[in-house]
Amino acid sequence: MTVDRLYGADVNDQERHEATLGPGPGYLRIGELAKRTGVSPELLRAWEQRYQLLQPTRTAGGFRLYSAADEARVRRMQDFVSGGLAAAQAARLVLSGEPAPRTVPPPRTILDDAAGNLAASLDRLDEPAANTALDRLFSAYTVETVLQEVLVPYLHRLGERWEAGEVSVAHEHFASNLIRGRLLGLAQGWGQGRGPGAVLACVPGEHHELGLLAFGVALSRRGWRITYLGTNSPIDAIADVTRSLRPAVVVLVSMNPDNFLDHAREIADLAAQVQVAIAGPGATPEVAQLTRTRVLDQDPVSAAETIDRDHSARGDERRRS
Ligand code: B12
Repeated sequence: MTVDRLYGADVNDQERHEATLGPGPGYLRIGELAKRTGVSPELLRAWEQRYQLLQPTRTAGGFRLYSAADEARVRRMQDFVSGGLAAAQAARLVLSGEPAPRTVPPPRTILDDAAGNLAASLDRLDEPAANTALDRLFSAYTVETVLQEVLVPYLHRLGERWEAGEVSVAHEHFASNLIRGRLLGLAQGWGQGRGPGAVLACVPGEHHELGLLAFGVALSRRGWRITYLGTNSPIDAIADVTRSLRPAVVVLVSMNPDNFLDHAREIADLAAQVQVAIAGPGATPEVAQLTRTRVLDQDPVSAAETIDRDHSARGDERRRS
């Protein structure tokens, strides 16, 4: 295809003349590149200016002309971005010629659609549709992705909508119970195995357990054995279980710092026997200091990864010394 052929009827003669003097066949104007790749001219310009993704040649009159190599870079950039990479990271990979990292998440649009279906079904109190949406999500994505990208953000948003009066208490209870049931389904058998042990509990007065359940599911998938005590657990009961099971870690959750602080002394005593981590919105650095615990200030899936990594690192250290 010649450059002349690429110009539309609205291009003036000067441009046409300059283009024909350009670097020759195969070169595209930005509008044509946009049409071929489906990326808007504005975004192409942004990728060119911010990341030097495009390296056009210029006609004598200064018009940019793009080569087949530019087009190929745009297509790789599209693949990486739709695979979930940030634009800057995608551009770096494209320019370095490296292959896509294995961990590129699935295209966001599909995940977003599935998450939208789930939210709409829960809003309609439609249990079969909500479970079907979850079945689809779990068959298409890893459990970690569904927890991290769909369920935790959904619950967070649900709380905001409830607070703003956009959803009723009935909707909130329906949705959280359905999700709880699915998390417990994923939890089946999580006490088995020979991996390190974790005791998980919500402190007294605390009834929000979904983050803790998600964390337990993520940790068990890393080979850990989970002993789940659930909501509103007395600290002395947690201490009893800890003495008999000798877990590698105890994780305590609360939405509210006061629920920790009301039992600061007992938690500090427990932390003298075993590694205790605290999590949830109530787990502040001040609470950690007073209870001599460690704050897990990540989302449940990332926190499971951190606990597992730190445990392995400690094991490596022990073996070296
Ligand atoms: C579901 C829900 C309930 C359910 C809980 C059901 C269950 N079995 O767990 C029920 C109906 C019982 C409930 C009751 C109440 N709730 Co409520 N609830 C929620 C809701 C919608 C979701 C909670 C949840 O599971 N979130 C999922 C977690 C994973 O997300 P997250 O809270 O954003 O947490 C982040 C981090 O802290 C971290 N994280 C959280 N937990 C954990 C655990 C681990 C181990 C790790 C590593 C990380 C981690 O991960 C998240 C992402 O980074 C929230 C909204 C919200 N913002 O979350 C309100 C919310 C927590 N509830 C609230 C309130 C006010 C109440 C009630 C007082 C209402 C009432 N008047 O009765 C009671 C209190 C009950 C009690 N004593 O504990 C407020 C809390 C305000 C506050 N700061 O104290 C919230 C924030 C709603 C709001 N926007 O106002 N609730």
